[in-house]
Amino acid sequence: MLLRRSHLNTALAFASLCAFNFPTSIHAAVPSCRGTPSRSAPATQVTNNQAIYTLSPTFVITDVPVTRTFDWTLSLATGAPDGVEREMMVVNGQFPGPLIEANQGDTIIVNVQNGMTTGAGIHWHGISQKGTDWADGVPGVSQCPIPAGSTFTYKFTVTDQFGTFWWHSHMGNTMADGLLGPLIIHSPNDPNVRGRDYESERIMILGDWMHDMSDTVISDLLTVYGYHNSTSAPVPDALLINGVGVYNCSSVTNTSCTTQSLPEIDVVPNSSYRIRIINTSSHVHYKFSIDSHPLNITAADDTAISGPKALHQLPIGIGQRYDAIIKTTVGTDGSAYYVRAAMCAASIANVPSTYDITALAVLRYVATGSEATTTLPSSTDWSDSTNNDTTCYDLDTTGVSMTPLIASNPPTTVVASTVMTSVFGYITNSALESIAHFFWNSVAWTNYIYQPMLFTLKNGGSLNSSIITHAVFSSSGAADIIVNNYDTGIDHPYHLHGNSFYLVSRGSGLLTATEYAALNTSSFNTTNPLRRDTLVISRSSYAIIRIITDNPGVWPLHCHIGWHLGVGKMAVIVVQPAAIQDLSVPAAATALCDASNIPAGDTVNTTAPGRKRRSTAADLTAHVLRGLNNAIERRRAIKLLD
Ligand SMILES: [Cu+2]
Repeated sequence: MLLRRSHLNTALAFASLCAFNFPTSIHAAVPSCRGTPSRSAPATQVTNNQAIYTLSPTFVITDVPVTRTFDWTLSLATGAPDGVEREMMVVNGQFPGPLIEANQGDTIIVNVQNGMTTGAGIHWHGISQKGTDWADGVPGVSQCPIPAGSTFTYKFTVTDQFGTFWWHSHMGNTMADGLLGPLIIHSPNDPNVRGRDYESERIMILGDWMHDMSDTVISDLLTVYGYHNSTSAPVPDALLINGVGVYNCSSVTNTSCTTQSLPEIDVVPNSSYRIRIINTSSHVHYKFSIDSHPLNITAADDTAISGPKALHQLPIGIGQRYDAIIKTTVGTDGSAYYVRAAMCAASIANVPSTYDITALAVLRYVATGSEATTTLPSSTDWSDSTNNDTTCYDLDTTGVSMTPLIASNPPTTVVASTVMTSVFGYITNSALESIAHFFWNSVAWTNYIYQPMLFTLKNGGSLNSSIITHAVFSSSGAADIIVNNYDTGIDHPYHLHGNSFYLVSRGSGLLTATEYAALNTSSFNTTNPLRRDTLVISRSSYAIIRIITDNPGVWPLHCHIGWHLGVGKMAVIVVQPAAIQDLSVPAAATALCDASNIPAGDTVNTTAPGRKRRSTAADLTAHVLRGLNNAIERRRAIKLLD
């Protein structure tokens, strides 16, 4: 892709000191320079690698498996996705991070050099990790953190899956600091065929952004005063498409700010594109649309579907992916249209009335050999767009058909079931302060990052119910998880690791075990129901998801609002504990938990993120100052009213 106009602006704004190669060979992405870790003076500037958004039309889609190796360096660096400079965590100096592209059957090796100053773990969202549970990337669940300054190698084979996935950090909510990127698995088995159903492929990464490091946000949320005087997860400072947001620099005084140009997506006229849309946010549920271009939805997460053919607005929860085919027969060379990602404000507290909820990008028609136009689009939003929903909801609840193209009926009877109820509440800390948390069945997860549950179970131990809500499915067969979103105010996206699940039922209110047992199961959808790995469950409602218990392991079930995960919103499903003891774990994975790998200041009993701490004098001072400011503002307002 040519680098020009806003691409160039973006590249300049991210002014790279290091050059990195996009992985085109099977051993790929060797960084050409490595940053010296430092919290005070990050050594590199972050780049926005435009190559990750366009999949190569010559990538060989085959069932002949190969091993693909990627070399990643995690580092702290200075970047400005929305124009405002801040410290970030990045892979190979890039935000969003590098693309992993492979075929079903391939083995993926990612050599991770942790050049940051804190521990790390990388999760491959949606990949089932059958037999490689140790590579699932969750510190405290499947591994100990990769220590600062150390290397660790993830290795897994993508056996039974293809489609659109992504990877992200699973240490605290450090994905919000920049550790995320796309993961695409092709397959000759994919019912959506390149060259027949679409000509080219694009990736669109939706996201959100804060100006503070995630550990600051979570640490503050775990005080009585919260973050910016609120114990609710924060309103994002910016909304991002393909790693770019436009922040109003006039309000920035304490750091460098450059007004960003909108990200551009070039397409040729009279063609068709498979757009792989990934919501990588920490807080924002979006509605995605492209002016005048209806979306033919062909995949939900990694499930190829026959979906709505001419959808105007696509709701997409955090962690979810959709593949949409669009035809570029609407305009001609030089035409331009807005791509819109509209934030669902209904799940976010304290959104200011002046907040611009829509992130924009430009879809620009450029005929082969033609010079691109530079003017902004004059296109308008769909006339039937609805951006002020009172709840954030999933596409399958809107009455459209979403039928998997590779049919699969779950067993109609189950060998086990569990009720998982998520709710907001408070924990009283040692200073007798009430601290906001999210709970599963009355337990907010306490993450002992140096005591991964996988290793506890592998060694024949059991999990401690007071620190993690868990269900144990010992038998093989099918099992139901009743997921209650018992939060009356907020809609949440729920993600299950290790398994795609069948969505067999949804309902409103709370469903108890007794009520579940009394349900007429003939009302369940067991005829080729939707399968996926991330589900939005609106407030005060539930879903019944059915899994096949054929993947032994300890699989997180968590809210994918990163700030909620950071304050305890995780449970785990333990599948076939006896078989977990037979799993093989590489020596290097076990060694991450050696005492020598626990950094100074931590012990084997250290919990993270956001240790439960007593609110400090600094918290109190900040709280009082904010209160004073509020009082002054209120007085001003009253005077104005007088
Ligand atoms: Cu949540």
